[in-house]
Amino acid sequence: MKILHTSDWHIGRNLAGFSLIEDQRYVLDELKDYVKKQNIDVLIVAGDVYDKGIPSTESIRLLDDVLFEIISETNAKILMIAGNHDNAARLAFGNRLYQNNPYIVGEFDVNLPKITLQDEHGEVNFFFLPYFVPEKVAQQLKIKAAGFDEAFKLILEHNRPQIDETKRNVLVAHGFFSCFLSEKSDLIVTEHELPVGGMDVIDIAPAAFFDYVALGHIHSPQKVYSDNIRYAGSLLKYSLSEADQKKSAVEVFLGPKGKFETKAVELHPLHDLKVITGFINDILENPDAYCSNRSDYVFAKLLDTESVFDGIYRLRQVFKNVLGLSLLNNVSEEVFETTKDLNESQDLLTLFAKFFTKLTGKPLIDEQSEIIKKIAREQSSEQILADCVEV
Ligand SMILES: [Mn+2]
Repeated sequence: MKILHTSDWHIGRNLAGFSLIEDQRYVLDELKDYVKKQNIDVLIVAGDVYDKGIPSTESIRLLDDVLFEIISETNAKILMIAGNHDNAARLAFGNRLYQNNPYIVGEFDVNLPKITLQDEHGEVNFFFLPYFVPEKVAQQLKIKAAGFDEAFKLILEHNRPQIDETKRNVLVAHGFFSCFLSEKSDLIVTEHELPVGGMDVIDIAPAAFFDYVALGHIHSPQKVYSDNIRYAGSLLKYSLSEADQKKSAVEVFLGPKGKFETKAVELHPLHDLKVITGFINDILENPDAYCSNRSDYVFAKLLDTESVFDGIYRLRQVFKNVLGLSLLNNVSEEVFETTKDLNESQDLLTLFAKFFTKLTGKPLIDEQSEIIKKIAREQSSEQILADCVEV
């Protein structure tokens, strides 16, 4: 059996105000072509199908098109679960009508929904664990509320007697899974993916008895704990912190019980996402040196020490899709830290000159000193006036 494991499509996602719908259509087309050419039997979407619980009209149209095209043009079965971005009930609308293609599991059920598919080696059982919260587990098992990790263990214990381990079993799940006791637990996550206080991290090791575990939620493709447990990663780069990642799907070749292989299938975006670093004039003079595809999504980290006027507008003269820019010399907390030793009793000009040097590494030139002196004079006369009025 050939399985293509994907996740985190986030249909309807925007990037700094740019709609990614055409980018998503493009890469989902690539996915469909792959399913067709490679004769994939099962396409998994492990949650966060949509970016929002109430998806836009164009998002619904895109998913409707994609599902229809894959099902009518290929031999693949589509298996889909809800992630934390999806509204479970809305995502699973019509599931009972679809005759298991697509097969959609929206809401969490502690009796893990299961479907069985056949190949030349026999049965393959797929179990579905959409995004869940511990409260639901406690409620359904009629026990006291547990944390995420404990809840996951309870779910497995509850289902294990019904799982025939002589057959091949696949778990499809969405959540923050890691491995507590293994050195292999160094998960590649970007800052915004980190769970608050580590409360929702789940140890995946107890699920290693499944022949394959198809995970969704974390956007960087990677294995967790063992070769048969993987995050497929997101369809596209959905944040600046993902700029250096390569996006892919996982092709899983499921042989007879105990035999499997995986392979990364690289995805090629319509526009790449690049974070470039340089001085604005250098970038404008030679944009290709910074980003060779002028229609990629570009975020610029400018090294300029002086103010940059109309930076975005100027960058848009050379790059079509500028997401934004940052000035590296902007007063950061770090700079504030370094100014702690400045003595407040000093006069404004001395104080400012020191601050300026700390910030830029350069001394004030005469012209700049004059401006500061002028401001200081104006300020003190204004202060005198203000004091008079108050009296
Ligand atoms: Mn998610």
